[in-house]
Amino acid sequence: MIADDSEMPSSSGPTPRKATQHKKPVVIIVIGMAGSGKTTMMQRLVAHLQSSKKRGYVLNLDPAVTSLPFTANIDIRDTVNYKNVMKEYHLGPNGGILTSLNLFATKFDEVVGLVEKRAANLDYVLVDTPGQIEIFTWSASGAIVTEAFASTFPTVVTYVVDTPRSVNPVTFMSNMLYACGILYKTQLPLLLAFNKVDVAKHQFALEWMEDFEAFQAAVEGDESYSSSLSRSLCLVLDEFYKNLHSAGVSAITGEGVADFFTKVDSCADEYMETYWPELEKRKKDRADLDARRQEANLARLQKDLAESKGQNVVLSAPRRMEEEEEEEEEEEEEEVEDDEDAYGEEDHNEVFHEIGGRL
Ligand SMILES: Nc1nc2c(ncn2[C@@H]2O[C@H](COP(=O)(O)OP(=O)(O)OP(=O)(O)O)[C@@H](O)[C@H]2O)c(=O)[nH]1
Ligand SMILES: [Mg+2]
Repeated sequence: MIADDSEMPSSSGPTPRKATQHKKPVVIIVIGMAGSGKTTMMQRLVAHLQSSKKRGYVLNLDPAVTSLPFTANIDIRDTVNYKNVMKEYHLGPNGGILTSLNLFATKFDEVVGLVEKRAANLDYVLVDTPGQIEIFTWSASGAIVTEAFASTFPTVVTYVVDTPRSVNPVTFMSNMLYACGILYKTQLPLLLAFNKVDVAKHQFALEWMEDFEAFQAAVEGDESYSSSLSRSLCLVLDEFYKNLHSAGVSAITGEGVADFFTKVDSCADEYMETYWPELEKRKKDRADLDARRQEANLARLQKDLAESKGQNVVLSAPRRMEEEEEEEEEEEEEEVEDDEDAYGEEDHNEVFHEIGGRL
């Protein structure tokens, strides 16, 4: 059963939660197919926050966008010049966007630092991503950005669906498979935003997700390969739909936006219940491992001292470890130098500027 818009009659919705339990701010990463309405939706979300006296911080991670309909606090275009990246590295448009994002990702800890500084005065952080979805979802930089946020703040991924285009069952299935891939890759709460409901209501999508027979009926009579594949896939995706929240919105008219934020809060609570404890556990495991290593070193030291019976001690094992560490560091430094040579340090400076956040 999916967690959906309470206005929708057929939706049974999630188990109602108590008061919001998540910490703040909540990061909303907006992802979606090209033209699904991510940027327009960002504009709508920003306007909604302003009118409801909530405090938002806005990031643009699309280096190729020519004009933004909202003011971004941090804009990748202030740091990386996408056109210069294309020229300097002889890249096409997609390679240029990918490399710009990679360059920006190397400094993403600074971005998180800027947000952390303002965290006490923020309710939401909104993040717009490049139009070419795979550049964000299947790149190392996309993973760096997502993980940097997710390890610091409650983070929700919003997958924007072009609802009128998804009326076609095969297109709908392709979109759901993509959303499924994002859920697997990020392991974060996923909120489907069925956008453009001013053109086509998303009721059909809710029905297809709640009742696989309804979806099968929609592709009935179509014997093409993709339709019969969609029929089989809808059974498999049943489990995936159970982990989803969804809301119908119109970025143009503002319909459903208030409900969208209620769903975001619900997802943030889910993050605190499932993702956060997992993250804490990983941190604790790492700390335990460090403590065990320290204990082992201490035991070795005590053994050496006991064996030496007051003579000078040669701390063989820990010393070996230190030497190995030094060697590793030297190797790493060499690798970094090689990487810098590959990109060319001067070129790097020409396209890359200091990251700064606007208040
Ligand atoms: N009718 C309607 N049109 C919309 C809505 N949201 C976006 N659009 C239109 O969809 C088109 C694409 O919108 P964008 O916001 O640029 O989409 P995007 O996903 O950011 O696009 P890229 O970044 O290029 O991938 C524009 O013409 C918008 O006006 C909506 O809710 N309703
Ligand atoms: Mg856009």
